[in-house]
Amino acid sequence: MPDNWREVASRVRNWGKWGDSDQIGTLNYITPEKIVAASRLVKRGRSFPLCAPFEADGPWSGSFFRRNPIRLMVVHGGDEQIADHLEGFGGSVGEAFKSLYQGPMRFADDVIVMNLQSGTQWDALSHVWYEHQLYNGYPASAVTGLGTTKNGIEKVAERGQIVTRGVLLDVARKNGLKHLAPNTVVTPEELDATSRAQNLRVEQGDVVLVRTGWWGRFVETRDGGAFLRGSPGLSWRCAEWLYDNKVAAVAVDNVAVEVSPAEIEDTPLLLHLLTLREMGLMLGEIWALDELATDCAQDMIYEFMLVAQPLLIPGAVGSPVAPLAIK
Ligand code: UVW
Repeated sequence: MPDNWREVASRVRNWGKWGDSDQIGTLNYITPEKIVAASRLVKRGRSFPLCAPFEADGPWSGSFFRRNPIRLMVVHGGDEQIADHLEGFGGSVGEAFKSLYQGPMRFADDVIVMNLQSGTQWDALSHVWYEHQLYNGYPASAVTGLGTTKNGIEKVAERGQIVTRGVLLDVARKNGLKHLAPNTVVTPEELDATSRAQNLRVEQGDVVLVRTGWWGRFVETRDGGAFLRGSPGLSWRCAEWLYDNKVAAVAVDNVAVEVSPAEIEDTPLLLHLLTLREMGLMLGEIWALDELATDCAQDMIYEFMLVAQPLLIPGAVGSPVAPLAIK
């Protein structure tokens, strides 16, 4: 394999293409006309959630920097007994509970503690960089302990930008497999072959979903270690394919979009560098694509309206997302 990734990096670099102050990159391909056209893909009124569960039993137990989400109840049904003991409950908390519980209403509240990256998510354009620069030439020093002042996820969320035509490339099914074998490299040629087999044309401004079957395999095995370490995924060479097709974003049902381990020694997450940093193209990870894929295989329609709004978290370098594919 030619180790010419720096040449590819300069070829696919979109810096300045949408102005020096741009912070949303290839999402600029999603125009008002594109959104209207996407809405016309809704024919049956069937909606497919593409979100994996945010739960304690996720794949992250073997990770040193991410944890499975922890969800805790703050107020719950058991607190009803407080209503019987409010006389002994002093201070403003007691007063607040007294006024809430004086009538018949009872309630529950909960809290979640999680890495923004530990479930179905978008990587923002500030998530990775190299040689001290982010997408569009912003300095990496913009990303501090307080968050990022450049290319944060809020720049996308504020604009409600991720509504467009979604297309599914079901690489696993095209190869007659439930899931690709561990460490399978999905090449640009394979993406083309899959779209040909599905009679589908990728168009400017699409979000491309690639199914490897890897999330479904985790659901069956609950083997987080295998999910994190042995992942099939896109080759770094897919950067040029995404660039040439003017794709708005790409999302995969694996942990990092790209294949693990790295194809070029000592260059991990190279596709991240080429997409997030050079192209300004966001990556969606851990998307649950199996139910949608089954439906697409039945009606042979691999295009739909996709709505995938990130949370508006100022300064965040990524966000959980609950995407919907609507047919
Ligand atoms: C890293 O692990 C750095 O990134 P991602 O979660 O996007 O794969």
